[in-house]
Amino acid sequence: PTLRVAVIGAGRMGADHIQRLHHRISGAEVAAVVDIDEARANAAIAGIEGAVALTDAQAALDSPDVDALLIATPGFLHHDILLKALERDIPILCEKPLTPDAASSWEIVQAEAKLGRKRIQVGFMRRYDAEYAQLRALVAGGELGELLMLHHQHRNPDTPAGFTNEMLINDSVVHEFDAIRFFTNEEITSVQVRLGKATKNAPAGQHDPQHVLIETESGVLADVEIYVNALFGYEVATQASFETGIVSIGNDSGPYVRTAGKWGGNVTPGFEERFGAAYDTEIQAWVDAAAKGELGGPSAWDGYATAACCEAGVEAQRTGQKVAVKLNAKPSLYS
Ligand code: ISE
Repeated sequence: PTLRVAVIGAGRMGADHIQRLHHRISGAEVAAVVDIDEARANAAIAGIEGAVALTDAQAALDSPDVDALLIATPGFLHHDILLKALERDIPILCEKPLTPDAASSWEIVQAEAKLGRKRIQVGFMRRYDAEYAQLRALVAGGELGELLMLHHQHRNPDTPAGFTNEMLINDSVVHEFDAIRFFTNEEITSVQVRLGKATKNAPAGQHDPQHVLIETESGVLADVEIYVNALFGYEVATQASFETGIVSIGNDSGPYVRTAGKWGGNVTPGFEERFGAAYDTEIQAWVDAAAKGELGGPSAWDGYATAACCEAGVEAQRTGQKVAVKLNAKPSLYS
């Protein structure tokens, strides 16, 4: 049977997922698109036979023609929709962040734990990037000895209107918080943020770039250069230092062209291109798991743990201090 998905939010990410579900994912179809902007909802279903455009998430939740929910609204709208969708007990793919703060994410964890089965997968798509999976396997396999340090570069060409200084942590570095937890299979214990020399190309209110320093339970040190007005393109890369080797992922890929006395290639313009294959794998894995009634992938616990890291990160940004990350006890559903 085909999984009939309602996509909530037809903005940049929602629109991309709608095309993905319609053209590339097997075993699923777009049944409904919800957006408060009716014209945008209508535009998003153009050419998708059988899909309906709605302006209220409740209508999708009430519809007998909807089997699953893909939530791609801004993060502050996730909490209420998630609680209602858990009540309906249907598979949910929720874009990151799960919710904007640890307390509201914890409410989601508790609601799902009470339900007693995993219904939420969080959209940390990097886990589905082939090189991310390979680096995690290298850490787990131990062939290069222990992992000691992680160096992350996270660069965006520019930011959308309304992107605040806190969003450098909450919307951007949230991915590194999850990636570090994914690579190490450990929780993060502290976050520090250093604000140095800033570019003049950032909008007012944003200090860009920022240097984020992170520690994990076993003492792995990680740093992130988050630089969101870097102009040149979209780049996400990591270098990992092990006891007997160095591993780099996310570096430029070909084709490399040499012509007219120069060599070079292309930089991906945005996350849709950089992580397109990862998004496809992510959504296909979610659809396949939903068909079997058992969700895997990044969980509500991962959403909660990263929300706690973000909270610490925003405090660290404000105070300049190293801020400890404190987590509630992990419910058995997630162990
Ligand atoms: C955006 O929301 C994303 O999730 C992208 O992956 C990230 O690179 C960007 O900084 C965020 O704003």
